[in-house]
Formats: sequence, structure tokens, C-alpha cells
Amino acid sequence: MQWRSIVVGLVVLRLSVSCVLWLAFGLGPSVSWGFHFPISFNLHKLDLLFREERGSEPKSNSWSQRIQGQKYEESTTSCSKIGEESSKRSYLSLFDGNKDEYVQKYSSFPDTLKLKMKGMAKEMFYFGYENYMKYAFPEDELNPIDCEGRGPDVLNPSNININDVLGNYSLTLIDTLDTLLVLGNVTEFHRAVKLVIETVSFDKDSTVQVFEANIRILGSLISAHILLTDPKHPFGQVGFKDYDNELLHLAHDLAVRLLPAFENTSTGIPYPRVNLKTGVPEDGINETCTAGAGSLLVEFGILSRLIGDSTFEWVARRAVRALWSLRSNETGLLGNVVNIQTGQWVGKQSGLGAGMDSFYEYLLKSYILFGEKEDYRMFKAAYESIQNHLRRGRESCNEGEGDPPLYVNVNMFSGEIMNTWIDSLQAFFPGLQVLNGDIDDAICLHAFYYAIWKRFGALPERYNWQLQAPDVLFYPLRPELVESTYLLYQATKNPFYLHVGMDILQSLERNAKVRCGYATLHHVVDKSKEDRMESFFLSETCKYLYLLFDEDNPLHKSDHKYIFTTEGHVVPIDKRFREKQWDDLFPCDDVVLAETDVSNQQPPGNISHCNRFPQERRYALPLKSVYMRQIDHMVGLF
Ligand code: DMJ
Repeated sequence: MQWRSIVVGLVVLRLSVSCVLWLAFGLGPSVSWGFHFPISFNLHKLDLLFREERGSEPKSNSWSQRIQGQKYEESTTSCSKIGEESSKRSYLSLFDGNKDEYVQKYSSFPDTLKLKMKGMAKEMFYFGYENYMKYAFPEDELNPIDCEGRGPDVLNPSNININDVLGNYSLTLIDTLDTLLVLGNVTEFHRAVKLVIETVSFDKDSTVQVFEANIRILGSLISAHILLTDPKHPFGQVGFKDYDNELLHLAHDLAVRLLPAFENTSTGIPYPRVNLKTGVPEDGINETCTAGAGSLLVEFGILSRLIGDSTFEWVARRAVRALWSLRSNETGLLGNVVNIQTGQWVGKQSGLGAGMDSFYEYLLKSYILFGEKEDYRMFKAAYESIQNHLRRGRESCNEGEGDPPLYVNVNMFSGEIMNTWIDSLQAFFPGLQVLNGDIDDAICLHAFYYAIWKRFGALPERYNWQLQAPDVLFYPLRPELVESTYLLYQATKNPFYLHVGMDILQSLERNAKVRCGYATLHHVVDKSKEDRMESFFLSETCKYLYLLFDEDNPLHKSDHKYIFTTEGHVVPIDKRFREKQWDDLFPCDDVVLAETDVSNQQPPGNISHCNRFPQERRYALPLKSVYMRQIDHMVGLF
């Protein structure tokens, strides 16, 4: 009797502690990535305690070791899905042959299904676009639930979530122009271009973010202009008779209205916002994020080179150089928010997501477009610092033991980890790694984000990898994961990525489709919605989904090379953009220029990189199934 009470007592004690842990962290007792956090440590100690109590072997607190190592069978028993695996199977046999569920699921994708998915992506785009045109145009965005248009929030000027982006300039129509060509709809492209020419004016009392106006509006206008006027681009001759460079004039007009942001700043780093009529607002704040100030060079550079006026490239390049000069001497990293007058870092967090993402992207893309060596030197140095200080986990994506690679947020000066979340914007990084030829590493990071997608049917804005739970719950139909999926498919031609695209497409249909379009998910768990469809849903998410399944798209068949801007706008890589009509306006900057000579290196980003992906890897899983399983496990999928 007494003995039984002791046993019952121990069981109750075990359950209560588990319960407290569950309530406190939303987790079971064994939680950690082995990234040396106090929480992991305590849980690890508790975990050991319980194991000792049960008389079992103490284990490392690394989840991956449990999955990969000799204890693999034990972890499978907690998962009905993979519990079918024989406990006698060797480590290697986990990813050979047809019995592996990952191999079975992902290693082929029939052409008929590809065609069906292409059709679905097309319908998705048109459902959003046509409803925008019907219910919202000429306003900026569509409210897809109420079937109404949305413009700037004039009643609440401090609502920057809306007002940074919506300038009362038919944002969605402009942002969508080149997607119409990607879908092969030349007639609608012409109609849309003419509508823009006839109806859009930037002479508006709108205070917008320079970065957003640049990537969504300026970028789209110059992309459409180039596609209309240069027959040597992937879509061929799509110009129309009366076109008289109006889109270029509009782009120029907008860029001139953005220029005041670059005046009266002692560092050269621009103000984050301008009023399109009156310039920088009197109460204009002096702080900007790195991506906002440092991702203007692609669009401003092309504009300068198209119109033969160096001003735009000059201010954008000066901003990049100023930011670059403020990097930490110790780590080589930049922070995420800076004071444009003092050059002091207000946000010392260095990561790959919000506030920093397209800064890195544009260093590489500027080099690919313009061939300026300093851009590549900066990119190379930044990439190295990222690998040295942000990357955690095992060294090689597809080999060895340890946690899967992950890029964390660190203090720019000390390199110490600052928090345990990654954000949905960071999912663009594998795409950039593809451009840089670092496909193996791209595969792993992408797989991690895909696992999060599988769990929620969306990407939460922030996901806490330690708590295995979202920190910020909304999903505004962002494109980053689809973008990386598309670029990885182009690089590997591995059917796995078509499955990822199909999953994304189907979850968008299931979770985000509403009466007149696709709505922002307010909460990735309960799937409640917000009445907003951001313009990038049509210009990027749908575009990349469609391209993923459209093998025969002119973009994929053409001999002419192209690149996507950070808003997904197609820009041909053109000799014209590699020629400046002006002398370098900058004296040589030692900090920027005194690094390794890259003159003999080929620019990365050339899609022919893809052809170098070994043939045998194209049909196996891009990531061994044991590692896929490890990631799925760590993301809480089983
Ligand atoms: C888009 O406007 C662009 O992709 C930008 O680079 C990041 N934010 C959104 C999409 O999430």
C-alpha cells in the first residue's frame, strides 16, 4: 500500500512539473537548441533529474543528437507518423530507398500536377487583381473582406503601418505591372500601363516611406518601362506605338520628390519619410532602419543610368557607404536602426530579417547589375561576418551531426545572441544565398522555414525557435518563402521545391482566401483574418508561385539574363547599366575599397550557376531525410 502511494506520488509530481513547464513555456520538459540559454540550461537540468529518477541514461540537451544518434528509435516512438520506422534500421538507411516517407512524398512531381498548380497560381493572381480593379482601383489597396478600396489613413497620420506604404497613387496597380507580363497577358499589361499613365500623379500630400515608395513604385515603373522599350529582354517586343517614355518620366518625378530625404543629413543616410509635395516633415524623425536607408541603390542606380543623371545613384551610394562605414570594427556587423545625424546605432541588433534584409540583398544585386566592385567587396565582407557571427548549428547542411544551421539575432558589437526568434522576412535569405552560389546552406535554412510553414500553414511574423511557438502571430501574405523556394528550384530543379510551392498555394487557398481576394492572417494559429491585401501579394507571392510551376516561361527560356528587385520586379541585366556616363564622384574610400581584389571573380547570381548543381542531387532529396525529420521535430511537427 505504502509502496503504491510512493509510485503514485512520484507520477503525480512528474506530471505537475511537466504541467508547470508547459504552462510557463508552452513546452514539454526537454527544450533546447543547445544555444546556451538560461532556460535551456534549467530545463536540461530538470530533464536530467527526471531521467535519473527513471534510471535512464542522461542525454545531451540537443534535440538533433537525439534524433540522429543511437537514441533515434526512442524519439520515433513519440511520433505516430514516423513510429512505423523499424527500430533496427541504421542511420544511413533512414534516407535510402522508397520506404522513407520523405523520399516517397517529395521525390517526384508529375507534369500534370505542375500544370494544375500553374493554373491555380494564375487563378489566385487574377482573383486578387480583378477584385482590386473592380472594387479598389484607383485606391492603393484592396480590402478583400469588405470588397472596398483602401487609401492612406488621413485621420491618423501616425498610422505608419498604412501610411508608409499607401501614398494615394494606385499602389497595387503599379506594383503589379510586370506580373501581368510574367503571366503572358500583354493586353492587360498595356491596359494597365495606359491607366497608370492617364491617372497616376505623385503630386500628393502623402507622407510615405522612401524605401517603400522606391521598391514598390519606382522599381515597378522602371521595370515596366524597360520591358516596354527594350526588345532584348525575356518577354520580347511588348511595346506599343504611342508609348513615349511616360513611365520613366513618372519614375523620375517620384525620385525627385524623394530627394529631400537626402538633404540636411550629416551622415548622408536619408530621412526615412518624405511628403511627396512638401519634402521632409518638420517633425521628421532622425532614425532609420538599415534596410530602409541602404536598399535604394538598385532602383536609383538604374534610373540614373537610364536618364544620364548621376544624382540618384550618387545619393543612394553615399547612403550605403555611410552605413557601411558605421559597421563594428570587432564583428564587421551593422545594427538595425541608426541616427542619421549622429551616426550612432539606436538599434544594435544585427540579423537577417526586418530592418536589415534588403541591405545585404542590394549589395549583391547592385554588383550583378552595375558591376561596381565595391558593392561586391562589401557584400563579401558582410556575408563573411554573417557566417562568423550569426550562423549557428552544424557546419555543413547535409553532413555531420548537430543542430541544423540557423541565423540568429546578435548584438552587432559583441556578437552575443539577443533573442530567440527569427522573423518571416529572413526567409528571403536562402534566395540570396542561391544568387551567391551557396546552395547547400540555402537548402537548410529554407527547410527550416518550410517546416514552420507546414506547422502553421503560414509563416508567423516572428517564430521563437526556443519556445517552438510564434512570438508575433500575423502573416500578411509575404512572399519571402515562395521567393526562396522558386530560386532554389531554379538552382536545383529538385521536385521537393514544387511540393513546397504546392503546400504554400494550398494553404493560401485554405486559410487566406476571402470574398474578394486574399486576406492577411491576423493569427496563424486560429486563422482569424485582417481586411488587408498588401500589394506584394500580387507583385511577388503570386508571381513567384506562378513562375515556380511555369517551366516554359520566357524568363526561363530566354538567353537574356535578368534579376528580381527586392519587390520582385523583373530587371534585365543589361550592358547599358554597366556603363556610367559620368566619372566616379566619390574619392576612393579606403574602408570600402581596400579589401580583397575581386576583379578576377565572376559575378555571382548568374543563373547558369544552377547548371553546376550535380545531376545526381537533382532527384534525391535536397536535404537528407534524416535532417528533414530533425528540423520537423525541432519545429514541433511531431
Ligand atoms: C516587400 O515589400 C519586399 O519583399 C521587401 O523587400 C520586404 N517586405 C515586403 C514583403 O514581405
